This record gives sequence, C-alpha cells and structure tokens, in this order.
Amino acid sequence: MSEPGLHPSICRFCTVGCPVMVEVAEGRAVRVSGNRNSPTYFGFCCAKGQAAPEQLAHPDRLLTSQKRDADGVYRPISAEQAMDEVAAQIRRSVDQWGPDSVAIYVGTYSACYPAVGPFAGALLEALGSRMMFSPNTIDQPGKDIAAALLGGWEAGPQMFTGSDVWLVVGGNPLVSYSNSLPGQNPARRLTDALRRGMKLIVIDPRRTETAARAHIHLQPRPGEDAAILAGMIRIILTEGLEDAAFLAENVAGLDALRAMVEPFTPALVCARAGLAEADLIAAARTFARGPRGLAVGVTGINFSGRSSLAEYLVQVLNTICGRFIRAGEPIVTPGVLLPRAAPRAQPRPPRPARDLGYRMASRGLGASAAGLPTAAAAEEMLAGRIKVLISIGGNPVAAWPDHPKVLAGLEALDLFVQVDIRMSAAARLAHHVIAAKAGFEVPTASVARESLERGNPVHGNIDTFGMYAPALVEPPPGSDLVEEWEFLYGLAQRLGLPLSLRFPGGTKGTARESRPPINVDMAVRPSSDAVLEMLTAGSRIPLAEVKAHPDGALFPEEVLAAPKSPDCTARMQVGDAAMMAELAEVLAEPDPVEEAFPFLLVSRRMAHVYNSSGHDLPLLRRKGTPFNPAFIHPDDLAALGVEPGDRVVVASRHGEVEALAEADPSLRRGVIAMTHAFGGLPGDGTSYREVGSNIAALMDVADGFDRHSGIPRMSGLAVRVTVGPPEG
Ligand SMILES: Nc1nc2c(c(=O)[nH]1)N[C@H]1C(S)=C(S)[C@@H](COP(=O)(O)OP(=O)(O)OC[C@H]3O[C@@H](n4cnc5c(=O)[nH]c(N)nc54)[C@H](O)[C@@H]3O)O[C@H]1N2
Ligand SMILES: Nc1nc2c(c(=O)[nH]1)N[C@H]1C(S)=C(S)[C@@H](COP(=O)(O)OP(=O)(O)OC[C@H]3O[C@@H](n4cnc5c(=O)[nH]c(N)nc54)[C@H](O)[C@@H]3O)O[C@H]1N2
Ligand code: SF4
Ligand SMILES: [Mo]
Repeated sequence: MSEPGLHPSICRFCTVGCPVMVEVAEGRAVRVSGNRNSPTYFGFCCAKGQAAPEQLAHPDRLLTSQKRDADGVYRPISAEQAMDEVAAQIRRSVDQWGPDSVAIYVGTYSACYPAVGPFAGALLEALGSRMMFSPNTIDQPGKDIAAALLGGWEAGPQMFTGSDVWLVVGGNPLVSYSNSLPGQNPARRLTDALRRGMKLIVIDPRRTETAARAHIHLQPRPGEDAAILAGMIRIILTEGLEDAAFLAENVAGLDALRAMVEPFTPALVCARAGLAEADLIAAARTFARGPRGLAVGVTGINFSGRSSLAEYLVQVLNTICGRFIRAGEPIVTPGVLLPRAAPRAQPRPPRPARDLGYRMASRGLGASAAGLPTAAAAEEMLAGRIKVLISIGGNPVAAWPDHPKVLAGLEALDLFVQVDIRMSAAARLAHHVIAAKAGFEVPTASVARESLERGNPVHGNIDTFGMYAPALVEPPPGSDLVEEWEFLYGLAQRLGLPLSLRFPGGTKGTARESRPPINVDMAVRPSSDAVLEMLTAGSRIPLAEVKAHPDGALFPEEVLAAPKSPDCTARMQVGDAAMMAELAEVLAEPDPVEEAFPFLLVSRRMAHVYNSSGHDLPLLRRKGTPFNPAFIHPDDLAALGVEPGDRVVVASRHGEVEALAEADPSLRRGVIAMTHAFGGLPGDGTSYREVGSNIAALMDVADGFDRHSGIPRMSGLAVRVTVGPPEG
C-alpha cells in the first residue's frame, strides 16, 4: 500500500485523534511518533499511541471472525458467512419478538471510527428498533441531562484559550486527556496557560497529576460534589459576585436557586466534605472573579451518585457567572469537516430530559437526553426484552457496572455478537466475534474528533484543525477483516433494508441543523473513502481541500457570534424543579460510610491502559503493572496492618475482589482507588496478580442510580478492606 518510510496519519488508540508519523516497513506500521509538522498538537504522541503498531501486529490479533460452536470452542468463520448467520438470527428475532429485541452497543472505539455511529443508527432505524446503547450513560451522562434541564447557549461556553480561571471537577486530564482540558497536548496547553497567569482549581479526592499543578486543590471526601458546588454557588450569590446583568437578561429560576442553596453554608459543606472553609471560599471567589473561564465536570462527579445534579450545578456555576461567548466575540470554531456553524449569542430553552420514548423493564428507567441507560441493559436481557446484542468497539464484560448481572444478562441472549480486534473478555462470551480492521489499515478524517464537540469548547477541536489520513498498510497477510460499518452494511443488505445516515442537529438556522440524511447505495457497496465523503457532506471545508494537506492544517475563518434574535424569548433555567428537589434530598441523605464499610472506593485511570485496551502490549506493560492495585494511603495501610504488595480483599455490600495493596500518599485518608476494566472471566484460571480484578463486581446497578440516566454509583462506593488469608 504505502511505500516504506514515514507517513502522516491519525492515531486511533483513543478519541483524541492525534496526528502522528507512522514508519512503514515491509508493509507494516513499525513505529509511531508525534507529527511536528501538524499544527495544534505540537508533535504530541503518548505511550499508547506509540504502542499502536504492537496492537496491530499482536500475536493475539484476531485475523478472522470466530464462531463459538456447541462444544464451546471458537472456530474461524468467514466474515461473509458470519454476516449471513447474524442477519438470519436478527430476522428471526424481529419476527418473533419485534424490532426492539435487537440492540446495538457502540463502544468507546466508535468515537475513533466515525462511520460506526451513523451506520449503527441507520441499521436500527431501518429495523424499527430503538435499542441503541453507548458508554455515554456509564460515563458522563449528567452532561446531557443537565443541558436538557438547564438549556444552553447557542454560541457555546467560553473557551480555554484566553481563560483566566479553569475549574476541573472529578477528572485528571493530564493522564486521561479527557475533555476537561483541551485534549490536544493538554500538558503543554496547561503549562502555557498557567504561565500567562491562568488559575487552575481542581476538586478531586486524590492529589492527581492535574491537582498538583492547581492553585487551589479541594481534596474532599468523594460523593460530595453536589454539596460543594451548591456551597460555591451560595458564596457567589451571597457576595454578589454573579453576572447580574447576564442573569437578568437570559436566565430564569434564580430565586428558586437562591433558596435551595441557602442551607449549603461553608460550615455545612466543609463539615460534610472534609474541607477547610477558607479553601472553599477561595475557590468560589477565584472562579467567580475570572473574569473569563469555565468549570468542567468529568467522570468523578458522574460516578459518585447524583450525576445529573452535580453536572447541573457545574453548568449553573458557569451560567451565574455568565461564562458564554457574547455577541461579536469569535466562536470556538465554525467547523472544518462539519457544516458551517453560525450561532447566535442567545439562550436555548430547556427541554425534557427523560421519558423520551422507550421504557426499560426495570427501575422506571428509559430513554433520556443521555440515551438509553446502559447500566440497565443487562436487566433488559434478563427480562427477555433484548434477544440480540451487537457490541462494536466496546467491552460490556469488562466495563459495564455490576459484573455478575452483566454476565447473566449476556448469557440469556439468543445471540451476542462482538466486533473486536482481539479475543477480549466480551469476545470470549460472544456467539460470533467479527474481526475488524483497525488503525492505520483504514482511512479516516478528523471529523471523528470534531463530532465529539457537543458544544463544549474542550470536548472536540478547539480550533480549525482538519486532517484526512489514507489507509497506510494492508491488514496482516491471510486475514479476513472488515470495517465495522462494512459489517453493518452487510447485515442491512442481507435483510433487504435501506440505510439512511443521519447527523445530529446543530444550532438552529445554521448549515449544521439543516444537514440532510444521506441514503447509502445498497446495491454497490461504497468504498471507505466514499463513506468519509458522506460523513463530511456539506462540510465548511470540502474533504478534497483537507486532503491537500497531508499533515493536516488549520482552516481559519473568524466567525463572530451573531446578536440575539429580536424574537428570542428563551431563558436558561437555573432553578429546575427536579434538580432543586434533589438538592433538598442531598441535605437529608445518610453518610454512605458505616462501620462495616469504612472506606470509600473511587475509580481512577492509569496512563498505561485505555479502559480494557493496552493490557497486553509490551511497550505499555513496561510503564505500569499488569494488574490493578488497590491504592491505599500509607497511614491507612499501617492502621490496617497491611504492607505494600500484600493481598487484600476489597468488599462492598454487593461483591468483593482481590487486589495487591499499593501505598499512595496522594489519596485523602479513608479513600482507596482502583482502575476499572481489569480482570479475567470467572473460572478462566487467571489470578488478580496476573490480570487484576474487575471492580464492576463491587457495583450494584440498583445502588444510588441516577433517576434520569440510570448510572449507578461507580465511585465513592463504601467498601471494607481486609487482609486476605495468605495464599498456599
Ligand atoms: N490512560 C487512559 N486515558 C483515558 C482512559 C483510560 O482508561 N486510560 N479512559 C478514557 C475515557 S473512556 C474517559 S471517559 C476519560 C475520563 O477522564 P477523567 O474523568 O479525567 O478520568 P480519571 O483520570 O479517572 O479522573 C477521574 C477523577 O475523579 C476523581 N474522583 C473520583 N470520585 C470523585 C468524586 O466523588 N468527586 C470528585 N470531585 N472527584 C472524584 C478520581 O480521583 C479521578 O482522579 O478518560 C479517557 N482517557
Ligand atoms: N468501575 C468503572 N467502570 C467504568 C469506568 C470507570 O472509570 N470505573 N469508566 C466508564 C467509562 S467512562 C467508559 S467510556 C466505559 C468504557 O466502556 P467500553 O467502551 O464498553 O469499554 P472498552 O474497554 O473501551 O471497550 C473497547 C473494546 O474495543 C476493542 N477494540 C480496541 N480497538 C479496537 C478497534 O480498533 N476496533 C474495534 N472494533 N474494537 C476495538 C477492545 O478490544 C475492547 O474490547 O467504561 C465505563 N466503566
Ligand atoms: S492521546 Fe490518544 S490519540 Fe493521542 S497519541 Fe495518545 S492514544 Fe493516540
Ligand atoms: Mo469514557
């Protein structure tokens, strides 16, 4: 395919989509490094990106699709044959149980391969099924719920560039490259911003790599974010630090908000959260004085109960300080490979956040502004309402909360299909495993990253970077691999269904909103490049123009936010009744810690693994442990009589896991931290010492679940730690 030598491409190990240089030798990618000729990322490439060649050439890479036979053994099957069999079962299921018996889970990797979401949505729509699941509802679903209940600002929030203050709540972007700092080389961007005087505030029970660089680090007990944010809002409103003119013009519900935050005095908040009053007050004042800057919530506050409320209060904090792009100011980006955005500086009204159609069998959950509750999918399978599950680039077995329930749910399916690049935990339970092309074997474009933008200036492109990357290498010799969208297309063809790709709407009155659906040619399968053309149809910059810049380029165009339309009467709602009622509940809720479970377990990420990926790559293995330790404060270790390296059992009310203890002075005392998506399958003979343990076993989908999105408590979970009996 490509000549030997160095070629620019886009990394697909994670959703950041860094431009990289790939060394191709003998038809294979052999080395990956940053691309200094690309703008915006400053030659950045993390260890995971550098390990991409090991992933593509791994001895355990799936080279052909697999089918589990009656004897439980997986045997190779051609992709075409697998599609025949899967399509036949889908047809049977729809005939017998109706279209909603067929579900698709588009996992984290669907954000690296831009065709997956649109093709999965099109197939379900053609089938008449509403059953689309994604990790969003076990990640940061509170964002979408809060945006629905509060409304929004068409021109978007203020951006990182030019901010005076930045508040990260429950995230560690210097390790995760999450959306709480711009993902394009976050360390470099943070250093530059701090140098020019920006103030960083971090709220995290751990003194993370990010918290260590903060001017103010609030290190609270986990699960207290709603109280802390309510306390900060109260300080701002009491001291008159809010943007009164902005509120008068654009916001409703201020009186209700004032009344509801009143009980959250610094004394009350700090007693609950274990903070010093002076620090809380300083954080609130520093944030409010800005004058520019944003508060961003990440996974930590979505996992610890009250995901929607915590994210709502983050957005309220931004709203009362008026942290939005005003008329005449440049918007973050008008789009590159998306249609042009030309938003107005005006409020978007609230809309319903839940009861949006499909109702699940369990716990009053259903379709919400964040999608269908993935945490309730297993119950839906156990209730016999989902019969066929196709999981693409996600790993329900490793990553979904409540491990035992997930295993039982998958077991109850008529057909479980896993599209993967290796025999992951999920693949090892699937009936059919579809072997996928990956990374540099397929062409891509920066539209994947851009689509993540969701109106958040740090979620997607923070500037007008655009890039196309052709396929550089052929899949391994002798393999029979398909792209995810080709598999979905193949199913639709066999089922005689048309596919019509739809794109999420954009701001009213702009080219994004009016983006028409695209009908895919079902007679002749399009090429991957033709699919990229479809995904970028109507883009501000034609794909052909982007292709003319092999290292990617900036395509600047200053678009200023238009003034509020004279007939706009919308207001953002900071006193939503459901949220205010939940805030009142916070006051009355019992302390989660009790004598039998004296510690709070938090989820945290480690740099050398990406959810359930990367564990088997030599380059990453050198950078960390192959298992997930139980990180415990040294003083807590001493009190428990545990030495670093000892075996401990971590038990919640729901389940228990084994782990090796590791001393971690960055933790608040009483908090222990572990990373998700480790561990093998029950009875597979692996030990926690080799592959770690799956902390999803500690979680109960019915424990402290969010009423809107269904996300259960996955952090701030009450646990006990006991010293395991010595192993024989
Ligand atoms: N290396 C690596 N990078 C990744 C991933 C990975 O697995 N590995 N996963 C990717 C994915 S899917 C995502 S969504 C992003 C997530 O990105 P982040 O949200 O930045 O993920 P974490 O680094 O786990 O940071 C969560 C932080 O929340 C803190 N926390 C826990 N409980 C609470 C609480 O109750 N309150 C507060 N305030 N903080 C709390 C934890 O101590 C932790 O530091 O990362 C992405 N990047
Ligand atoms: N306790 C706890 N649970 C959590 C979290 C936590 O912090 N704590 N984090 C939550 C979050 S934020 C998320 S996003 C979810 C993640 O949930 P998922 O997205 O379901 O989990 P991943 O492990 O990212 O699944 C990725 C799968 O894709 C496969 N894969 C890798 N590369 C490719 C590729 O190129 N193509 C294809 N087709 N497949 C590929 C991998 O082998 C793996 O099986 O987990 C959630 N669960
Ligand atoms: S941050 Fe993500 S996209 Fe960038 S090099 Fe690392 S793994 Fe690849
Ligand atoms: Mo995530």
